[in-house]
Amino acid sequence: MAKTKIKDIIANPETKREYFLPGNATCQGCGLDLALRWAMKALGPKTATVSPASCANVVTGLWPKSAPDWPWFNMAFAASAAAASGMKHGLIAKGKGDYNVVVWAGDGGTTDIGIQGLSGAAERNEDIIYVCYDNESYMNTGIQASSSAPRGTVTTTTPYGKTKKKKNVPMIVAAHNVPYVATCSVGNPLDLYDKFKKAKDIKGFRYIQILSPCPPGWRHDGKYTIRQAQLAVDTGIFPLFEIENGILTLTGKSKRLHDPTKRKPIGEYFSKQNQGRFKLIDEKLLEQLQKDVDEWWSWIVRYLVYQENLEI
Ligand SMILES: Cc1ncc(C[n+]2csc(CCOP(=O)(O)OP(=O)(O)O)c2C)c(N)n1
Ligand code: SF4
Repeated sequence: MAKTKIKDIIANPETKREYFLPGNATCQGCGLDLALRWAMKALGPKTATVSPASCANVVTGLWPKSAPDWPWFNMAFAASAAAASGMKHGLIAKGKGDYNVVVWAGDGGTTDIGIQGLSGAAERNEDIIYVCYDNESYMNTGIQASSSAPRGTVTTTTPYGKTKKKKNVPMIVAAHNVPYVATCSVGNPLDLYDKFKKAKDIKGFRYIQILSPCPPGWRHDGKYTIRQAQLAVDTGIFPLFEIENGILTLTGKSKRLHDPTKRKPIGEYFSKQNQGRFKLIDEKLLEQLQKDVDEWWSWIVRYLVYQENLEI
């Protein structure tokens, strides 16, 4: 698939159009806002979204002044993947099977509270797209750590820094052998757009996790959201890839980052100057975080080596 350029987005009225309307209640520099904006440009108007308790279903606002310019259903925390499964079957029964049914969930609603529903829908290979916008904590209720928060993150429930590493949910979902798994970052919006464009045309269960910085939760100025999201990729902390029918491909800047010498040092990202949530990080913790990043990459490299052997 040819890579989309910004001029392609502007030239096409379908993609130039805004679906997630401005003037919504997101904070300045909210990553979730950007993620939703770009995802919808790829998915288009024939989309219905199910959103569990999160910032997403609060910032959207009340009808008739709500921000999503397409059908949006707020759902109980644990039920989004099950509700979306039912919605897709209902749409098929009504002759509207061409609608994209999308779960739009935070990391709390995905990696902790929604994971059983997510796993069930993945096992059944439901024809839905499950999106986790990953701001690495429960932000809407005042910043509590989720299992997606990296080690060392200071939140209201981890005032001395989180002691457990970030849960690797893309790989957990990939282990269900679903047709499509991808990661993206709001710092690389065209990569994000292309992945949603591809996912839209795949049948069966698709999972996309988007790194979506949250200025109040990460304790950075809203104007640096894109920089944080890009730095996470450039340091190798958040690798960009897709797994299509079991075949993993690194995308964008991550293509060459399986070579650790090509990555920026992680200390640039995990620093209190950069993000206040890492205010307690010291040398020892940084070493441990480097091990966490290396472990992430060892999963990817094992995939790549396995695939190479398959091709021999
Ligand atoms: C069953 C249940 N428990 C708790 C809540 C309160 N609650 C609403 S939003 C939220 C945080 C959601 O966190 P996450 O999924 O990470 O999304 P974010 O707020 O970061 O966008 C919580 C705990 C709820 N609505 N329902
Ligand atoms: S708290 Fe964070 S995720 Fe929620 S609206 Fe504000 S910036 Fe976005």
